[in-house]
Amino acid sequence: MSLKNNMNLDAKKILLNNDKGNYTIPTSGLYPFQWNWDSAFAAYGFAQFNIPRAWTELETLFSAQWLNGMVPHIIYHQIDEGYFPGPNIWRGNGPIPSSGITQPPVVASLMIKIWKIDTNFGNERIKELFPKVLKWHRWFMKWRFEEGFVYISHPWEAGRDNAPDWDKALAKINPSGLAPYKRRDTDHVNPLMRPTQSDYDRYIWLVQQGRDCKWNEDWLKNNSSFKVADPAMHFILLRANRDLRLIGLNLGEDISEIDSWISALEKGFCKLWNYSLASYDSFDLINKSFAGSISSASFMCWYGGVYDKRMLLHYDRIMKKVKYGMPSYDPESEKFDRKRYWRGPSWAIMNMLIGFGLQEVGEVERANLLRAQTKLAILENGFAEYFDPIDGSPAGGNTFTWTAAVWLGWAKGLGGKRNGFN
Ligand code: 9WN
Repeated sequence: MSLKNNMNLDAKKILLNNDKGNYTIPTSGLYPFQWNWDSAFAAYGFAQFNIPRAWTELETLFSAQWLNGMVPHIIYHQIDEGYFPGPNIWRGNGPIPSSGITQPPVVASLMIKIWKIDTNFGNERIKELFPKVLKWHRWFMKWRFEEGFVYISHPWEAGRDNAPDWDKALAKINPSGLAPYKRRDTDHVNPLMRPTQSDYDRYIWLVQQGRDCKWNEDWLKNNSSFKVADPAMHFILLRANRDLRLIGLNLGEDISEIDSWISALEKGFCKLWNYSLASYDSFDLINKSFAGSISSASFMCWYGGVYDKRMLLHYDRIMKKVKYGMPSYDPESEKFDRKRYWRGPSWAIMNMLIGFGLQEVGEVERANLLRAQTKLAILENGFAEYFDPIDGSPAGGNTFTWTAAVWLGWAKGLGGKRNGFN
């Protein structure tokens, strides 16, 4: 058996081992619950060999949807003391114990890819999911859209927890009155690869703030201590609305509301352009200032359907400095840290989303190179949570669901019709 075939088998085994029946955990030990965008990637991975299981993954995710439409970022289907914070710290309002915030809405865009692999399997199931995804997007437009920007209310909501994009906004928070707590992440992973204690204190303080108002979005909109517009969130939601629109059209649904969201988001993204940096940047809505960050989020414009050639200059400059895909932060910045989570390492999921975008705007050579670099990282170092972008060394957790899914759906390369670019 060739190395490539072994890798395909290994990737499948990871998904199957992390499969809890109707949802998938990112990796055992470090992350023992269902995470929102991880599950969407897991579904995409499953779809490469078991399409019904892919739909089940998404259905389980939406079984945790709150009445207001929010789909939580962590769903605690069972108890596990190995992760902090647990459900008793969050006290979410949904039908299943959960966190109180969401994560990037990649579901609609991966859902349409799964559907296109084989519409026979998906027709009934996508029809059931459509109104739920619509309700979630409506929640985003109501509670996470302001002044033309899509914003996050917690660094965990972006899924890029300790990105330097949030440093200035977090520094304004004084985490006084924080109840004593014990982190669990550093029991599993080298602390040098994880967020600092000062960041963690602020994460937990923000959870306390949300919990104390019972996750009242109206209150949080006016009083939250953290509201930062995130280019990745903006472009992911824009793209997700475009894909949801297509799904709606195919199902014969009324798509006028989605059209209005698309035009609002199309108007808004220009405001994320930081002229002094010549890049898309995060913007603090409370302190009214740009972060001054060129991060992997800045390159999500193409995925959002915006063929902005200005970002190619940064892209080429950065890609000359690395060998294992897009680093999460500009390697020429003093904040770049090649080992520490979202402050430097390269992540297979971000590579794939950026790669989809490049491919679709016609930058095929760049897309292929990015895919080849992602493939190399996985071939040389396995299915790690993230990778050192310069020497490829694995970091964070291992046997990681989304890295295995990216392998099967994109990184391993073209294979029949299931190639991720359908
Ligand atoms: C907090 C599960 C999640 C990912 C996030 C990643 C990390 C959690 C943590 O793990 O975040 O949500 O405890 O570090 O940053 O993107 O969804 O893989």
